[in-house]
Amino acid sequence: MEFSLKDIKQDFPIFHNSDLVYLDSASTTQKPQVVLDRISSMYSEANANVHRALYSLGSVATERYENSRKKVSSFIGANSDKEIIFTSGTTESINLLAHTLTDKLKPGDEILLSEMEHHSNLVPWQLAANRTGASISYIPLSKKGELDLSEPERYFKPSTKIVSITHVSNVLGTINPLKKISEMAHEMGAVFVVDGAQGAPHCSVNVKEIGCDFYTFSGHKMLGPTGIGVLWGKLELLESMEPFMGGGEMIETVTMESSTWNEVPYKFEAGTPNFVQAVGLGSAIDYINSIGINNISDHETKLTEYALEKLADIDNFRLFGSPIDRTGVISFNIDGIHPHDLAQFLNEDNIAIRVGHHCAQPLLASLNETSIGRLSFYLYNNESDIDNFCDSLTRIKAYF
Ligand code: 7TS
Repeated sequence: MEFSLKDIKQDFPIFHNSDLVYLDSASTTQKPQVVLDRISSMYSEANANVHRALYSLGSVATERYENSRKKVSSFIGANSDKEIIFTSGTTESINLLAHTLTDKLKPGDEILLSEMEHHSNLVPWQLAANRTGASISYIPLSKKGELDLSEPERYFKPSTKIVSITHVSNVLGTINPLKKISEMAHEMGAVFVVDGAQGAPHCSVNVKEIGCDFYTFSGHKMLGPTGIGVLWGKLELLESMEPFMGGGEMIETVTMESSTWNEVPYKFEAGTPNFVQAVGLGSAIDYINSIGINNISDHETKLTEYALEKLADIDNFRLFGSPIDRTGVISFNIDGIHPHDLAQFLNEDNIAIRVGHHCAQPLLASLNETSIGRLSFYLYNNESDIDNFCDSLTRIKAYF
């Protein structure tokens, strides 16, 4: 199905009567009116705590919350909506795993990450390694910015217990070969966790086809609200894990001495969940489905090709990474202009890009950089956004 770019921008109130050029969707995405309306209608029509109110309003809120879980489940091809745990975001989802999966880790065991991980898929594992005495090893990157899997036996070993890798690099845009990694992890008997923060918003995801054990992502990076994210896990693994946080709803019985746990997924949803945001995420998924995730990724591929071609003509433009399989993320520096100066000058033209270390300091260290610029696209971007960026960049270069 073809979709009209002009109409798409109209769905997002932030672009109404504005010349904003928003090129920072890897940080967070803008929200379509339908998502904003859904959030508002939750507060104005269906605001009651979920799973505990016996009155009708509570049933409406619970139904909408659980319906959203079903939408998430089918969006990523899960076996059952019981496998969907709502969290506050990718960061919380990974922290949950880094606490609950590491119970049995001991000195000598290894956690395998890669050099392109976001701090959210790195620091929680470092904390777990410190707690348990396990060690961490890293899959290095090739010159192109892809995972170097040429000598898998150096990284996938019998001592490897957990492999946690990003679906897509938030700096280089590299789409990682998850199926292959899943096979290598499982051959060693390790559990395979995917950081899908930059994957789920841009690529068609089917967790069964990937073959992973856990997949995590954030609502705000896919047109949904902040404060809501997802942890998907295989049911039998979730059932075998201890809870992460204790509190209301996650229990079956509580005595003065001890407690027993509610069934999955509620065992992992202590306290009042972010049910309004969860419903907002369900609405974002409806919106994405109405356009088609494959149409979105095709659109981003075309925009990225268009941008890379234009940027190649700009003197002193240094591109980081040239992965074959990539999403709409382009990282760069302009020799002679500090990225922070560049961002400030672009801002004067109402162009928003992110500069800095992108919460991936080990990756930047491997590039010998401390700060770089990044453009990241989503369905609402178009060629004129890229033209505006290039025109502004040319003016800024002339000034410098
Ligand atoms: N993993 C990856 C690959 C990410 O890109 C991010 C956020 C996270 C995890 C954490 O997600 P959160 O929703 O829990 O914060 N990435 C970025 C970014 O690239 N710029 O700002 C946030």
